[in-house]
Amino acid sequence: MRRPALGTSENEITPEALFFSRREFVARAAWLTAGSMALPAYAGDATAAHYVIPGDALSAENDVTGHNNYYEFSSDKKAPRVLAQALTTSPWTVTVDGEVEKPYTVDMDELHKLFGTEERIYRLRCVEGWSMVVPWSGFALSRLIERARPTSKAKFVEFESLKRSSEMIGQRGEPIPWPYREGLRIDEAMNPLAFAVTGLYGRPLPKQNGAPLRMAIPWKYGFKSPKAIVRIRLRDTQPATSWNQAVPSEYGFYGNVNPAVPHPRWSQARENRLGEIQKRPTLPFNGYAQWVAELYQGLDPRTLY
Ligand SMILES: Nc1nc2c(c(=O)[nH]1)N[C@H]1C(S)=C(S)[C@@H](COP(=O)(O)O)O[C@H]1N2
Ligand SMILES: [Mo]
Repeated sequence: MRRPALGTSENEITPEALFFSRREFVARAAWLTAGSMALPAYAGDATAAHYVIPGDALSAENDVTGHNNYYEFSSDKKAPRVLAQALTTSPWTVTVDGEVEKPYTVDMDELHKLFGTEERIYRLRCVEGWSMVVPWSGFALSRLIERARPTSKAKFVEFESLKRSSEMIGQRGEPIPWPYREGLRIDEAMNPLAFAVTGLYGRPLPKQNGAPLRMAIPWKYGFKSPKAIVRIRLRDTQPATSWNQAVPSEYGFYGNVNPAVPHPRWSQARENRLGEIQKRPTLPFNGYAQWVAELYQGLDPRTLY
């Protein structure tokens, strides 16, 4: 039995976090473990790290997989569920390179064998003002990065999503520069909360949610969690990011959730949790301050929007 990671204590795990019986979970998770030597974190007991707070219920699977932002397909929230099915997600390779000693390229089968899967329940807060609670599966981003042995020059991590306009019909227009690019500081990327996602709700990641590989960076607005990742490049300079390039007055590099800093066109003080009627107050760092606030010591949090 593995202990919950990173100071997660029992009282931070809500009853809702035990979202289906262990037997059903193991059955659903069979695809995750097939061919993998690593024991998943939840194999012995339901003690996976669940970074949710009392009052956080899981969002309905139908909302998680039916209300999406995925501009490679459409700017409409309901369209990606349909349009993203056109994407060929196998074969798929991911390259980790740049300021590293051992650049590598792996396909998704190898990735599963290398890193296995654990379960993380995270809140996701979109900069537009909606939020949800998602049971992701995957592995710590730090493991993917460490395998390439970053050099001392690796100060930032750049994520590159797929560019394939033959299947991604939203790429035929230009609301943002393609491919979708995102980035983190290396210390943000190595924080144990930064999560590489290959599944949700105990199943392989649906295409509309970013199959076969996406990020979940839970203390940042959703646009900092790129989907359909093909390349992760360690860099010595801060990478350009798509939303910042497209609308620099509205989206910065950091994108940390902060109720005190309004978007130029709306307040961020409250949020609309999918499936709920009353709005909730937005939490600093989306409720993850105790794990990540130290990353920004000495910096004014209002400049990290
Ligand atoms: N490649 C890519 N990644 C992306 C986006 C996108 O348009 N393209 N949208 C982002 C935004 S704004 C949000 S809120 C989340 C939404 O993730 P979800 O659809 O799984 O809820 O994905 C993020 N990742
Ligand atoms: Mo978003």
